[in-house]
Amino acid sequence: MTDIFRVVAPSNIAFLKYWGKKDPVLQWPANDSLSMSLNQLSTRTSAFVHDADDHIFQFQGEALPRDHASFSKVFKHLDSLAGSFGFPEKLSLSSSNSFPTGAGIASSASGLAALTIAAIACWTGSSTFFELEAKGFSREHLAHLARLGSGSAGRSLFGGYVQWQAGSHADKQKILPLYAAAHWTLHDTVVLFSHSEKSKSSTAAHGDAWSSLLFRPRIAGAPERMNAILKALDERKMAELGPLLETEALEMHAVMLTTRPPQYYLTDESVEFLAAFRRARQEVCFEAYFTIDAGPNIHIIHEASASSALTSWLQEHYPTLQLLHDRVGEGPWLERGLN
Ligand code: 2P0
Repeated sequence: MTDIFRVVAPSNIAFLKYWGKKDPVLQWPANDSLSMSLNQLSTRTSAFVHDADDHIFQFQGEALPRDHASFSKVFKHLDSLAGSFGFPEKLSLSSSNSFPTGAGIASSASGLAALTIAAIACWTGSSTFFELEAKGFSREHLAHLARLGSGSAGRSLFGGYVQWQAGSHADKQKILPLYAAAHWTLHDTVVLFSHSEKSKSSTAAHGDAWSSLLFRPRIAGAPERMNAILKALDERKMAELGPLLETEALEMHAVMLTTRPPQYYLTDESVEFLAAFRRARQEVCFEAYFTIDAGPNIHIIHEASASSALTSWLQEHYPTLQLLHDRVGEGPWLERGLN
């Protein structure tokens, strides 16, 4: 029997997006970002120490090689963590997502967050976050380690509403839980337009952001938008938050569309959906607003009071599209058991 460390880490949906880096090696983002950690959309990862020459990583039951196109980040991250702290043991890890991978739901966020927690808990023999902290791995420390694996993963170390501050230097970055989930129960209804892998990974596309003429003005305007989002969040005002979410998502996609080479994450179908959705908001009178990540799927953010009218409209007009219903969540979870 060996000890096994099981982790569930949430995906997160950014209200103010992380897009573009000042330094890709130090994972220093071009601007502050803010996200809501989700509840159901998550990655479940377990880890135990095994006596072998290399780590084993299984995803949805399949053992993946080190050079796997979509998962090379996993081995790179494990090597980097083991090297930084001198952990000699090789790990056997098993991971699965509760949602389709590579379709614009941040699988690298929940995936690298779960991987970081599971690996460090396993190497240090920690059963709880409290024990991890006592061994020098506070939640914020883990968030920064996860960020090195994938930027958005740092925000998945906390529940509720989380801010990643870029700071004046790469080593002045901060990842902070601003409000617990109970502050405001926002929902995220995800409209799935694609289950397939993205054409270009976010990591590769971040580097192109600087080639868009719209990027520098976007970065310059980000602090003002952050303040407005923080105010709306603080006051729990959907009518103020919603338009900011939509402008922010469209602006990020405007940057993506104007880089060299341009990135078309949205499909014709999802663009048409946005226009129909905005019309319906007026005509059907539901208070719900969209945001979009680096993919074609549309996240609709709303309070519980809008759920029924929104879902009825979606089911009537888009009966064939798959919906995922989620809401703000409490953050990652860790337990120790026997294998
Ligand atoms: C975000 N995204 O803030 C934004 C919005 C996608 C669109 O963070 O290179 O996969 O691993 O740091 O974290 C996706 O970027 O990039 C992302 P890396 P990551 O959620």
